[in-house]
Amino acid sequence: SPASGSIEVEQKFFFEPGTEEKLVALGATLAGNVSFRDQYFDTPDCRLVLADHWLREREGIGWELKCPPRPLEGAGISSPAAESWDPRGLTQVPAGPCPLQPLEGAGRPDPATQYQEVTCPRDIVARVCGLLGVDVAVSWCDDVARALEELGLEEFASFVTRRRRYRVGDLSVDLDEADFGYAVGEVEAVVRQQEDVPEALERIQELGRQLGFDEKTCIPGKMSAYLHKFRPAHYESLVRAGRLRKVGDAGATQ
Ligand code: V4E
Repeated sequence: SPASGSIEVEQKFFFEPGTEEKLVALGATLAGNVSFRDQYFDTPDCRLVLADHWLREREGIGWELKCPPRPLEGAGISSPAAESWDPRGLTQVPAGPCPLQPLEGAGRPDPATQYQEVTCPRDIVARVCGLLGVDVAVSWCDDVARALEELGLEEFASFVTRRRRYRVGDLSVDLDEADFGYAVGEVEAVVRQQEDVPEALERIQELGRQLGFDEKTCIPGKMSAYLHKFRPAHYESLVRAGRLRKVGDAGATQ
């Protein structure tokens, strides 16, 4: 797992039976063959996800928050749900604008995505509290499970992934098969700072060309496929808000 706060640059693709052979021919080595359950949590009105924050507990790893590397200044809109949300009697500070990124999946989607992965429990609670407008001066500031309870967060997705991971130089390639019948590959680089992102993108695209996939195609992730299948209303509202890639829309190019 990458260091807390590092930036993941990733590109999804559909893989074929021949993909593993191509990888091996390129000198890739199998670095893992694992199975894990992910459970995702949000407020009932999806305030984390609407702000592009993905809070999960991954079996065998622990708590992880995937969020934009840095909130975009001036791009925020205030959350319409802010007033109706009741954080069970906690002190609320003014909610402030949601740090929304440009809408993914709307207009010109970017096939490669960047997320910061926060794993330090204290940082996770601080970011979630900040987003929900709750004072972080609370006794449970480093206890994510307790914070979930206090903040009224609920599980909205839970699935198992079987993952074969290959290493090619300092890139990793994950071939994922989810237990609800969806398979998706991902080429990923982990970088320490924003300045390193363009070079990582180039290396990802180069490997993409070698594996024979179109790096301009936007592929829905497991979450899109999961919600599309099990929570269609939830899925529709998140697609409309630009937080999820449309399933069945994978042919769209920039
Ligand atoms: C960031 C995000 C979600 C959280 C899960 O991220 P993802 O990379 O899809 O899953 P996974 O299990 O491969 O994570 P890893 O093991 O690499 O950390 S769910 C939706 N998003 C936003 C998002 C999106 N809408 N579309 C695409 C293509 N990527 C991310």
